[in-house]
Amino acid sequence: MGSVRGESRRRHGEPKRARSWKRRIVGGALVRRLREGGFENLLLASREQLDLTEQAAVRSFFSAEKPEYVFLAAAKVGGILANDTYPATFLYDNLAIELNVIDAAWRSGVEKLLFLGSSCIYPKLASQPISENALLTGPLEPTNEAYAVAKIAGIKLAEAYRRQHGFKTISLMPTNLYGPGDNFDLQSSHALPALLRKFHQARESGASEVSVWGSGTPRREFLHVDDLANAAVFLMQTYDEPEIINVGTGEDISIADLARLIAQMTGFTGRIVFDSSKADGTPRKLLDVSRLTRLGWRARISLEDGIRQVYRWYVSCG
Ligand code: GFB
Repeated sequence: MGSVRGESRRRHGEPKRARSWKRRIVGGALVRRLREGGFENLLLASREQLDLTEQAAVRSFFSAEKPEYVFLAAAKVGGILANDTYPATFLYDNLAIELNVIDAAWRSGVEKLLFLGSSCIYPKLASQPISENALLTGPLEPTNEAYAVAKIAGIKLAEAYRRQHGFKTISLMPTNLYGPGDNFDLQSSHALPALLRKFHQARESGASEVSVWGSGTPRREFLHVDDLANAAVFLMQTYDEPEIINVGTGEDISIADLARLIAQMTGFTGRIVFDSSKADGTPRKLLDVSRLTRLGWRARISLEDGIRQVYRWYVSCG
């Protein structure tokens, strides 16, 4: 099996810090899962080794290495603020990565490619839980429209290569992910790692309050990356349909309750305040995971166990 990882160089003039945030939780979890499964012949490429936004570099890598199976886990990702602040980067980099990798994979005779999207591809006000059929049935959430459009283009690209060339591609739509190795930068990260850091630091410093972005009313579903890696290997081995497939736990929590849970786990006993100057984003994006459940797969890591495990990792990495 081969899997490819990479990230993009600076473009569009975003500040140096924006280049520094790294989130390789998916790639790391896939490598762990594949090695546990006895797959040793992994082909990995770091951003320094391979810039996936450079077409020529990607083509020569694939024609030289000729991987059999590709997990396309590389993407420019970030939380609500980063998405809203850098739409050009999120659209350009993700489109470039998808175009280059899917095309080069097909040209070099890859047996099967797995593409990872995100639940933000669905309409902002989709009925809940969100079925795969809700794709392209309504307006997107403005704060992540650029990223969502790039991911929808990736889905359509994978489908088109399957229909025109018979290239075996499958597309997984995971919900919000979290795990060890996450990005904890407070400006560019997602909610869960940001709240873990904020509450931990507040407990350490004795601060009397922690600020949570938005109203606290939005609801989110969180999937541990080890569960995602498990589902990805399962589907790479068993699923071969053009239809996209949701990957989640089927349960969600309000941001206010998540903040309270993390406050309790980190031992913070002060006040939680909500900063309404920050965007709430999509009110709710709970995935309908019945298609995946019918195939015999279920998430195993509960939110509480998962957060506890990531918090231990965060504290140990200091
Ligand atoms: O995880 P998050 O950044 O992404 O925010 P989205 C989730 C919710 O948590 C939002 C709130 O309502 C935020 O306002 N929140 C509260 C915080 N405190 C914080 C904080 O300190 N940091 C952050 N980041 N949020 C993303 C999309 O949307 O979901 C991406 O923008 C991608 O493109 C990702 O799809 C999975 O869930 O709102």
